[in-house]
Amino acid sequence: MERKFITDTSGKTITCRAAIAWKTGSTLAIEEVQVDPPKAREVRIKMISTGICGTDDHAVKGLLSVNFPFIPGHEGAGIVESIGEGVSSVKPGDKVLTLAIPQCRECSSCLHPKGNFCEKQDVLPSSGLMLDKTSRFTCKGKKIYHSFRASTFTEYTVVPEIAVAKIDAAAPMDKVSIISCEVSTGYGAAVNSAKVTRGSTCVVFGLGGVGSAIVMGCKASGASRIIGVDINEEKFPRARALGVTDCLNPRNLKKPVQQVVMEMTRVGVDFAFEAIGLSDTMIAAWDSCHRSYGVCLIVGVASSNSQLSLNAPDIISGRTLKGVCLGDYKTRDCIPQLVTDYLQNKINIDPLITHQLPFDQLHKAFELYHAGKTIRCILLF
Ligand code: PAD
Ligand code: ZN
Repeated sequence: MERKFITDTSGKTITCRAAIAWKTGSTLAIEEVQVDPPKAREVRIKMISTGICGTDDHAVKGLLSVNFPFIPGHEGAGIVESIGEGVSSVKPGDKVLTLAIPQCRECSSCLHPKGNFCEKQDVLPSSGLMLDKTSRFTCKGKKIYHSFRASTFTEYTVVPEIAVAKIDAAAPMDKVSIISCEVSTGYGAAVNSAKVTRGSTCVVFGLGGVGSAIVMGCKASGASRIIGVDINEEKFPRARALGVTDCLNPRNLKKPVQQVVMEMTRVGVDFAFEAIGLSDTMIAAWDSCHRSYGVCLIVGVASSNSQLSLNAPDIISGRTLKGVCLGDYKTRDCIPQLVTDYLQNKINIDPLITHQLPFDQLHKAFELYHAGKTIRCILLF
């Protein structure tokens, strides 16, 4: 008989530590917070690990539309502590990942065979509230906002059931958090969104966490040439180990990087990926593509209100411009399979994890991230 996992915190408010972004650009503060019990169709999770994603950094800096003060983090792995009424897909004790894009299975995106940008998402823009428009976090008597249906820089979080995926009980929880975003986003952009073809030529702008996962996906798909672009040359040795064949630092080039890519490939690449989040590099990726059949995938999240300006007549030549969120995966259906694939040695996420630090060393983790030293740093609770 299955052993019931009942916690003595069930139904009670939990006081624990969490990192709060009090105002735009301020350093995160580790505070004592109160986490309310989950309401109907919500899940309270005891976090085990969380990755630090570029999107969290954008949010803390105020580059995205978010409400302050909030608890950042969305790349989380944890164990269900308790569930609200009506929750049927997970139970206390289950190992789960948090999902920045939920899957409600009812909206126009979820019901479409290709859609994954669920209408219940809370990224573009982020209200920081649960589906009932309230928050479960309080600190010093003040309401604290959630982020991206997740908030993982906390010992306990509450998320809607539609933003939780149950994963294999054998999953190593100190690592698999990055599958909830970095791996699904990057690897998925290459193998699922672009469907990179054998023998093709690719260029990846940005060789951070997501860009590295894109490189892994291009390599796994049999791309014969993968050009990596980054302004931080410290990223090059690891990128080469993952499959990048040529590294370019735009700051050391005499010509625009897209012109160099064009000359290197003669006709332009089959697949270009942008994993930085800047309009200039998005245009460089677009201009690196083959005019007729090249596909440009935008993975980087640009700052709110930024615009992209393309040469209009050129568009008819046939190139495709495609945005990608979480690798186009229907998140609850597909992301648990990536965990199983990792356990079965079909994908290897280990090279993407360069640092693991205890949660209370969050500031050191952000220093390493800002210094460009990390691919992914995972915080452990
Ligand atoms: P990261 O900070 O680990 O990587 C960014 C990389 O870009 C670093 O290696 C930088 O050195 C490099 N870089 C910065 N500026 C330039 C430049 N001008 N030219 C060339 N290289 C540059 O972040 P990440 O990999 O976690 O995230 C990358 C982007 O992807 C970021 O915009 C994030 O918000 C986005 C993202 N999108 C999704 C999605 O579903 N679409 C999911 C997760 C992250
Ligand atoms: Zn939906």
